[in-house]
Amino acid sequence: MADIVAITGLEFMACHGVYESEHHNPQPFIVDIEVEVDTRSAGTSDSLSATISYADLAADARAVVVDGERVDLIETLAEKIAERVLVRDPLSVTVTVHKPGAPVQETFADAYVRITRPNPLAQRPSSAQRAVIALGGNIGDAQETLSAAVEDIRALDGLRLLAVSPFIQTKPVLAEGQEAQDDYTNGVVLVETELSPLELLDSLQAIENKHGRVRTERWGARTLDLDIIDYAGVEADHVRLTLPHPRAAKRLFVLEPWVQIEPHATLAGTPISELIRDRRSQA
Ligand code: A4P
Ligand code: MG
Repeated sequence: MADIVAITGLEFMACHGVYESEHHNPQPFIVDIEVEVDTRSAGTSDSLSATISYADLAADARAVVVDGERVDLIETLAEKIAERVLVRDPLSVTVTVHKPGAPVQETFADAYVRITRPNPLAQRPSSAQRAVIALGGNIGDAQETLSAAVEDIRALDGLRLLAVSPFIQTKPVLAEGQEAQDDYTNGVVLVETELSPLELLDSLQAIENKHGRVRTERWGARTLDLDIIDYAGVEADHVRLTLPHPRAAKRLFVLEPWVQIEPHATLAGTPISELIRDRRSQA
């Protein structure tokens, strides 16, 4: 049973409805949002970033009910709110939209729609799926760390290691103005897994942490970075996970080791051999 974060009774005045009169006369819409999350790490770290803020849920409801386009149905409002909330990566969301002033002749207490939508990135697949994981590091003995990380990945439940690339030495790719860093060691592994995309991410982050990963600066030097490059071709742009990895198509330090173990692989429909050719011609 997952934990719940919720905000209820959010009240907004808006003009949604089937009838013409409703388009001009604002009436109250009341929204309840409940997300299933695992609050344990927030509960022990006291860190807001480890959970989903109810203030963000309120902002999602406002964005749809007040700032979004006018719609006929509260079903549509609920669906749009759920869509926005799911980007925050709960396990699931339940949205209730009440319309207590709905144009109904009879006396009534409330009229509402309640929907529950699972997060597709939190769903375990019905059969094993292929995923591509990139490894990188440039602090300490990176060769040794990457080898140990491959063994940690191999030991995960619900996952089989299919192939491990050779490790290569690469020059750091840095953001503009970023301080110089040591060269990286990079590699790629192919796996087959029954874990959901978010479970795979959690497992990889636990392995990063075990190897002393600290997150101070984006693109900062690191003992170990584990990125999911592709998960069964799934496309998603969520707060915790973007698939396929948004920068992989331009990164030789990912593509070059990958092509050595899967020469005909594609990334978002493009053969990686082609991506490598494009990239090399720009270098
Ligand atoms: N996240 C979103 N999508 C993904 C995904 N597909 N896989 C989120 C993994 N994580 C994903 O990542 C930040 C957040 O991204 C995570 O909390 C996760 O929820 P991070 O690993 O904490 O930080 P980061 O690695 O600094 O950021 P990012 O954006 O992943 O960096 P990149 O793009 O991976 O670049 N040069 C060389 N030669 N070799 C390298 O390996 N690596 C980087 C890091 C820069 N330059 C490099 C190398
Ligand atoms: Mg990363």
